Order: sequence, then C-alpha cells, then structure tokens
Amino acid sequence: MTLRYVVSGFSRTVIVAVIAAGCSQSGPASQPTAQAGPSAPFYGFLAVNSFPHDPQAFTQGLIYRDGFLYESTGLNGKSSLRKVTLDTGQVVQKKDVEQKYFAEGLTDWDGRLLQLTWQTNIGFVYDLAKFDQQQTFKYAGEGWGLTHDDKRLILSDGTARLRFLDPMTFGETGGVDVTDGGRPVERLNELEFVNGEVYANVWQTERIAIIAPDSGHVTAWLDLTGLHTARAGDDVMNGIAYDAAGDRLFVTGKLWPQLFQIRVRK
Ligand SMILES: [Ca+2]
Repeated sequence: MTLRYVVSGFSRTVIVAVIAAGCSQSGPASQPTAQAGPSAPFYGFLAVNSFPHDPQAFTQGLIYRDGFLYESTGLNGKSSLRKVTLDTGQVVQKKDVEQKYFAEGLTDWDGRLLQLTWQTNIGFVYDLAKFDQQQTFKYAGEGWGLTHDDKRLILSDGTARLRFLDPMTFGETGGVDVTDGGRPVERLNELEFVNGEVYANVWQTERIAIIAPDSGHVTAWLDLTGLHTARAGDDVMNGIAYDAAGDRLFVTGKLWPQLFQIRVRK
C-alpha cells in the first residue's frame, strides 16, 4: 500500500488519499526506523502560468538568469547547453555536448555556466554569453544536480548527500547528508537555491524536497502531483529555476512539453 498526497492547486486543504498497490517509487525516503522522527510538512502549489518547453529536451539542469532560462539536457548524443526564451520556449542559443558525455546539472557562477556530466566525472565551464568552453573540472562520483549559494557550489550525485565545491578551484569543501525525520532522502536530483534553502527534485517522484543546507534537514515537501499528467517512461519531473528578482519559481520535467510557474501553498 502506498501513501500519496493529492493537493489541489486551488485549495489550502491537503487531501490524503490512500491508494492501494502498484507504485513502488513514490516514497521519498526509506522505511521508518525506531530512531525516525516526524516527517516534514507537505506544501501544495498553485500553477500561475505555463510556457512551451521543447518536448525533446531531456532536462537535467535549469536556471533563470536575466530574462532567459538556461538548460542542460542529457542522454548521450542528445546532450546540450541551451539558452531559452521563457515566453515562447524557443531555443535561441545552443551548444551540443560530445556524444561520449551525458550532460547533467547546471548552474552559473561569476559570468560562467557550469555543467556536470553523469558518470564521466567531468564538468564543463562555459562563457555565459558566448557558450565558449573555457575549461573543465573533475569531481569524484556521479554528477546529477548543481546549484550554488553565495559562496559554494552544491552538487547532488543521486544519493542522499549534497556535496559542496569551491566555485573557483572545484575542490570539495564539505557536504551534508539530507534527512527527513531522521531518514535519509535518496535520489536527490536537480537543484535550485531559493531564499536560503535548497530545492531538490527527488528522482522518479513528483516531489521537491526543501532542504536546510547546513543541517541537511528537509524542512518541507513540495508535492507537485497533478501538475503533469501525461506520464510515459522517462518523462519525470526534473528542473527547477528561480527568478530571484521577480520571485518566480519555475518547474518542468524531462521531455515535458510545458514549463510551469508555480506558487507554493503552505
Ligand atoms: Ca536548477
């Protein structure tokens, strides 16, 4: 039996529905243990706008900067770095990534774009305006999501750990294990730093974990069940971008035809 939370975008009421059987991927954390404490609260959402999104884009990284989205897409042979017009979804600038790489998370730092790869332990540094590749960097383990606060890069690798990297040397400076009520939260994927907290897609779920980066504690779950209904295989939710100046939160998924602006309903 699987416990799922169905949240109406137009109501503050959280409806808890118990749905029998079938979905083994819905749990954000491992089974409770004797040491486990209460889980973080669930937040709902209001979809306030939607925009076109390239349904061929296997979204692995997403940010918003100065009026445009920047997107990293994955799969070997289809990986790319893109600059996208928000309103139309039009790709206005694109750089393909070599076939041997499966591109992953994306963030920016000091006028540059930083892009991870999945299992090849290499990241790419591009000029933000020209997309010229300036350098590469190495890191241990897999690369999944990438974001930054005001002093460090924050990287996910598919486990419950967030790792911190120096944004200039790319050396690992620390990390934190993400937990909810004492239970590890595995499969942390695309990341976004929003007002002091890390938002993380949890792979193969429709939930975003909101994480206090210094403790690793999940402070809330953003449940986006129902935002995207045409599910088929790999088209899972993945992609969070925040427009800090406009206080706009955008989400999309792999191969999704739409990108949504949402408002969190606490
Ligand atoms: Ca992001």
